[in-house]
Amino acid sequence: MTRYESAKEIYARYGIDTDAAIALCKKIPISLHCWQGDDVRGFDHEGGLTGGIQTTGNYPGRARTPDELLADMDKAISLCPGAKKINVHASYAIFEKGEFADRDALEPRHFKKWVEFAKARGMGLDFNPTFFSHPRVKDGLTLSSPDRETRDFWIAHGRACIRIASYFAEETGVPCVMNIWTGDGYKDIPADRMGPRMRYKQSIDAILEEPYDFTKVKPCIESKVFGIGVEAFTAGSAEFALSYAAMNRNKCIPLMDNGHYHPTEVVSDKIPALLCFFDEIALHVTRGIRWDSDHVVLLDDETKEIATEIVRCGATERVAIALDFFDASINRISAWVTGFRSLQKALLSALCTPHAMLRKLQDENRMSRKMAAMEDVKMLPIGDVWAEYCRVCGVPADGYYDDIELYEKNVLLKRN
Ligand code: RNT
Ligand code: ZN
Repeated sequence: MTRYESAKEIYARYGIDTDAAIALCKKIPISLHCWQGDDVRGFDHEGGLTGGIQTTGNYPGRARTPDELLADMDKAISLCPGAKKINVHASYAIFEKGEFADRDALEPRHFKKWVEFAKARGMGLDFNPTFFSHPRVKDGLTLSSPDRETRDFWIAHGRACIRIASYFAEETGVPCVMNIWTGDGYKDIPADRMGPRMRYKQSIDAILEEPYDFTKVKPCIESKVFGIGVEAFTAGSAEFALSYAAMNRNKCIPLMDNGHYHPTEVVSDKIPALLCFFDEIALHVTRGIRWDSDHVVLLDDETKEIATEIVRCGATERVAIALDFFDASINRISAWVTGFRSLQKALLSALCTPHAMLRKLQDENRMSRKMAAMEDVKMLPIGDVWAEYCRVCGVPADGYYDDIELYEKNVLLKRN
């Protein structure tokens, strides 16, 4: 008997069909964010990242060109099991030689390479307007700026991005999640909190006036509690973003980034709350250490709990899952792969958990037995199911860093 056969038998005693879990896990797409590969720099401007988010570290081998980034993503993808989408930021427009279009004038054709890349790999694409790292960010503000011209520039950017998202959906045949996040806010105590938020609201209204098919383009509003340099106030707070999405349910969906809340709040608990009201929600899965530090996602308690809620709410088709982290202090391909695989492990483990049995114990108020059973479940041989899952998907179950190290030696280190 193989280890997987033995594990399968053990899980069957809990009423779990591990083959079915593997088959389902393979189909749950996770959106792989292009911006881990180059420290969120993008291709449409010189220099690094600005606007309330930050990468730290200077590990060698960062992708410097579209070709390098796509090659690195391919390497990462080759080591990740399961279904994928590619998450692109507007600042990653790929221009022809000598060509340039500012953010308000971006066109679908500037993202043709991304479409070709995704289509060739049978993947969908997600998209993000880029409201940061740009000279038109005025005094730290974009869509909520008191300056009309600044707002109009960024509204035009948002509308251009809707057209690009529609093109992505049309070309790939897969709906495109288009996430609106701005770092708009104030470093110190504002004298007006509602003004910026009213302007932000009206600007999003104006962006969403751009025609689109809501079954294909899914605009999201991502909230955030604070950012570097905007510690006192963010226009897109949790209440703002969630209320906007709730009041515009036929136009957009809420997006929760688990780095964007007060440290004792957990997104896992917010998922079932939102699912009571929204048909669809979106997530940015990240790992904050003490703040929204965007460390690589690991198989930690909150990642497991997020996956558990998605699975036990029966919501694998209602939650758009994306990764959002950026670590410049380690091998960037390893960062992608470890983060992606950690979330996949969490999903597989959630799919191999006897939720119906545990729920019954809760509903019958048999809490001592429920606690004991939940602890028993933690010791089930999920590693053997993971190994089988990886085998089925044609990727290594472990030891994947050897392959990355070879790529580092042969490709990444030659870039410096
Ligand atoms: C920032 C937000 C946002 C960005 C990306 C790059 O705190 O999480 O989602 O990380 O758009
Ligand atoms: Zn995010």
